[in-house]
Amino acid sequence: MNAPLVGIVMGSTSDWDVMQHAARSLKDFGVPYEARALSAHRTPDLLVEWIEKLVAGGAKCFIAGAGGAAHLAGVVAAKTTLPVLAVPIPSKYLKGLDSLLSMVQMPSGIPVATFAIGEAGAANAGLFAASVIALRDETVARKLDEFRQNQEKKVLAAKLPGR
Ligand code: RP5
Repeated sequence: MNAPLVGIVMGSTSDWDVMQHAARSLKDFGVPYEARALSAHRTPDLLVEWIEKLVAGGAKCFIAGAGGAAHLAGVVAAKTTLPVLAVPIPSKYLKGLDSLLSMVQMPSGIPVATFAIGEAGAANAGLFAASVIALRDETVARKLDEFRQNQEKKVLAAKLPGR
């Protein structure tokens, strides 16, 4: 199997329902990834070990999904200068607004690129990671172009209900 070019990490296995959309985007474009549930506060040492392993193995970016006081993406970004894409997971009481603000309000110096709350954010983080890989991979770049063309065709072919 090819070494992962993208690391997908989430704070809990309960985040997978959302984060599987990031994995799906990468799978569709043939980008090798590794997905793990590792927490910034529950398994900090394992998280750092995993980041270092992926970076040493040639990973080009990370996607981090977490909910609540979501510091996971910030911790990943603290350990690598590779791009870190953050996906706010919907939370029980604040519906992911807490996750979004925790991610998007990173203090100056350690950037994370924050996406929309939930499935759309996860899918777009996957697409964005594919764009990062496409900078140096013509096959992935071509697949991204085809994806956009197909998306356009679907919009044009769709009919308004009852018309
Ligand atoms: C965060 O706490 C995780 O990212 C998850 O979104 C949230 C709840 O985790 P569980 O209690 O479901 O394991 O760390």
